[in-house]
Amino acid sequence: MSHALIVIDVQNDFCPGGALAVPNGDEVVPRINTMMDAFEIVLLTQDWHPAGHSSFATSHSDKSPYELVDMPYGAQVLWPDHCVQGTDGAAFHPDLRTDGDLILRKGFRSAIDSYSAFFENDQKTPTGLEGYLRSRGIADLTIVGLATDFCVNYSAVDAARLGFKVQVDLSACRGIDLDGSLGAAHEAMRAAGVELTQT
Ligand code: VGL
Ligand code: ZN
Repeated sequence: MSHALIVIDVQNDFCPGGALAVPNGDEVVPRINTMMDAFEIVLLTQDWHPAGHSSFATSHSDKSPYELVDMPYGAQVLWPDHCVQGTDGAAFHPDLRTDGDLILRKGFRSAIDSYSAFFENDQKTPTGLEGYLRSRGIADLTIVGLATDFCVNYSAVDAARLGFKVQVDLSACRGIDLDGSLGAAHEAMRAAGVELTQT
């Protein structure tokens, strides 16, 4: 069985100067580039929203970024417009190696957000990643990238729930930390059986 590296959303909008900048988000780039050499299979995800996406505060009247709204699938944080398909903000950080096996785009349906690389935020609609990993004989995953408390967390918890052996290397992740979301994410990942490491 193989071990894959999954690199979550290392895109310009999540790096300093971007629309939804994660503090020090760009620091993960050199570290991830080096890590890639140690894995037979490397996958990258790309947050990839249409303009006017329902997770954008600008798509709701009288709402500001970081407020919560009720969506048909549950509570959703509203974000500044970010990672709009085809824009420079949606592009990978220019120094990130992108010579991996697969680039998976997510969040491309207007009505539903997708933090996890496995399921959209209704926690039901699959992205197809599970089937890809299983058909390639991958049982072990190391997950890194941005943001620790949102897309890394949701991806890691879903992967563990699906039965993969999951490690998150926190030294190659950076978080947003909205109202304690970073500590809550560490707790959720640990509770799901994700191994958290600092290398
Ligand atoms: C993310 C918020 C909105 C992430 C994506 O990559 O963690 N966070 N869209
Ligand atoms: Zn997004």
